[in-house]
Amino acid sequence: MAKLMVLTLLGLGLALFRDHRSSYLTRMNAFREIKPVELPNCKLVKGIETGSEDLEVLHNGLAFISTGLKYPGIKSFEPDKPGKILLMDLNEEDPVVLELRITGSNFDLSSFNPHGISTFTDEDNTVYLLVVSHPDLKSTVELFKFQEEEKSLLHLKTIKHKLLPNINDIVAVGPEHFYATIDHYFVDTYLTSWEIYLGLAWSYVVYYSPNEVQVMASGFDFANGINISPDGKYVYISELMAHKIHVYEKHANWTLTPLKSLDFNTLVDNISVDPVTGDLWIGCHPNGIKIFSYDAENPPGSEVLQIQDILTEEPKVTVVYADNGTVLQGSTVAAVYKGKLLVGTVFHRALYCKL
Ligand SMILES: *[C@@H]1O[C@H](CO)[C@@H](O)[C@H](O)[C@H]1NC(C)=O
Ligand SMILES: *[C@@H]1O[C@H](CO)[C@@H](O)[C@H](O)[C@H]1NC(C)=O
Ligand SMILES: *[C@@H]1O[C@H](CO)[C@@H](O)[C@H](O)[C@H]1NC(C)=O
Ligand SMILES: [Ca+2]
Ligand SMILES: [Ca+2]
Repeated sequence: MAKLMVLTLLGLGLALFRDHRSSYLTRMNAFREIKPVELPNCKLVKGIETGSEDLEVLHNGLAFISTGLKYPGIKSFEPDKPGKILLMDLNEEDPVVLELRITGSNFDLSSFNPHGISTFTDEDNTVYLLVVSHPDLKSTVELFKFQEEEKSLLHLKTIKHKLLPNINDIVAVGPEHFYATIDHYFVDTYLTSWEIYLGLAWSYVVYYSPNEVQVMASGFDFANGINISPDGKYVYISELMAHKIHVYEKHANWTLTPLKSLDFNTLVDNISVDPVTGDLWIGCHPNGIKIFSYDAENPPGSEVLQIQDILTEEPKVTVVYADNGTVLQGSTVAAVYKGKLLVGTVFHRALYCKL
């Protein structure tokens, strides 16, 4: 009898494991193959070889790019070097990148490990750059003031909070005010790998301000990119492993209520919003397995989606660019400026195209 019990339990365990394995492969979109969609006028951005995980374009065409992310489970081509913030002027015919010098006495450059970034422009046109960093794999948000003349970033402050354990992306709504996606719950990497494997969906979104810090949405299977509509009324959140983009209504008291969500056949990462049209531009991982277990012989591809009219009954989704990894591996973000498209990748190059 005891043996039967043990056998039954073992069988149940195995069945559960098999279920989880097949659901894990589905969540990773492991069987997805890429059908290339080319753009005629593209070139690789010179000077970016080791990642361009996040980027954001200011209204004047200056783009900030974060590079050199080191993250558990993600290949780094430059594991011993700190990350950097690069600047690129999209108004130029043939733009090049320039590394922004970081100043400020209390900032430890050697452990700078930039991930998501977001900007906030004040009424007096001061530009603040908020950068998620993972010094020693912890999470902080580093607040900088952009000094355009000097081509530098003045470090103002480091923000840490117990509700901000594992930040992926942020969207700034004030100089020290932002929404952040917490992509997993556990800090310990072993527990995290089980959390992600089992799909516990304990990932959440936090509103942070100096006076108030609060969880505003939860239950995500890896909340990743986050952004806001040009009128500030809607917040968009990408749920990487569930292949969804969620639209939330944002209230004056900063709470969020779910409005709708869209399904995709790809792992949705960063969201950029075109300030003019309100279209969403999304960098995607067609196949998550290839991202988390990097193989140069069978590299991850890239995919860029444009979503028009997201608030209507029939949003229009276009695959603007898709590549099998020959040109661009692991796209995480795409942003547009005056008919130009800039695509970033998690550990690889960046691509610049005329649309
Ligand atoms: C892209 O994703 C990264 C994190 O994965 C995030 O930090 C960044 O803000 C996102 N980019 C945009 C433009 O939303
Ligand atoms: C925030 O505002 C919304 C919409 O006005 C309201 O429904 C909600 O109860 C408010 N929440 C809190 C905690 O005040
Ligand atoms: C990717 O596509 C290119 C051309 O479109 C082709 O030459 C190459 O063999 C493909 N690579 C893989 C890994 O499928
Ligand atoms: Ca961002
Ligand atoms: Ca991301």
